[in-house]
Amino acid sequence: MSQDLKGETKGHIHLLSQVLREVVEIFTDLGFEIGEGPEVESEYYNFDALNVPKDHPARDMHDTFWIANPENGREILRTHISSLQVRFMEKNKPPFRMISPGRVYRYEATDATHEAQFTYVEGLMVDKNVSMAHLKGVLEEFLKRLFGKSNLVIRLRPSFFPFVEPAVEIDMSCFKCEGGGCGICKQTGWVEILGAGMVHPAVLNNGKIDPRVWKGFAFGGGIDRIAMLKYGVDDIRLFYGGDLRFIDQF
Ligand code: 2U9
Repeated sequence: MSQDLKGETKGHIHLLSQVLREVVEIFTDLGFEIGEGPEVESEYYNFDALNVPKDHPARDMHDTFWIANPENGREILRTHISSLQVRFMEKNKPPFRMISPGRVYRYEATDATHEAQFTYVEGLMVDKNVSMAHLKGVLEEFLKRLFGKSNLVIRLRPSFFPFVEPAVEIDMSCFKCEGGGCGICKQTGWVEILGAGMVHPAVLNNGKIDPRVWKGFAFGGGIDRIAMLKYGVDDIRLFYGGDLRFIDQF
């Protein structure tokens, strides 16, 4: 909020919401629909349905906010949005393309690049012949539009997430120096921006989709990180601190 000369107070959209709207607009344009769901989730949807092993460290009390529920034991403040996409698969027949933006929670110490809450977007495309080529094409196009660089390219690095196989981490060519080397890309020419992969057959099964017929790619990434990169913000905590001297700059 800011005051004009007449002393009237004007509000405006918070930077994170602005960036979230931009992301939603690009994906809507690419034919994706939007899914929404609860921030308090069951252990089944947050972990089991997503092929996260029972003894996975992410389930640890130190990574997840657990909530005692007298009726059904315990629930979770969702740690990602994939849970919602399992619910979406149960209710919708493929083919479909969807993204789900929203707030997620991790039980961790905060510093300049970590918050206990952050804003996140995940996407899922399911069709008969979906492959890594579609994943690469869609995500490169998304990043080109988001950073306003038609010559932006991405590279995929092998990674591991239980809900996708193969799993990749996606780097984009640095939007600032275009490969020359600068502070943003730590002189490497590449900036890590998203995680992605082909949906694990067990996860499709849990969503009542036959993995012998349908394939899917999925991705996830932090809106906070995108906003920090794009607008040169060096501390994630500023987004949630409510300091108008920061908020009013955008
Ligand atoms: C369904 C199946 C798979 C969503 C995905 C990622 C890869 C990913 C990371 C980003 C930063 C986790 O917090 S992080 O470390 N996320 O890399 N997320 S694929 O995969 C899905 C989603 C829904 C049904």
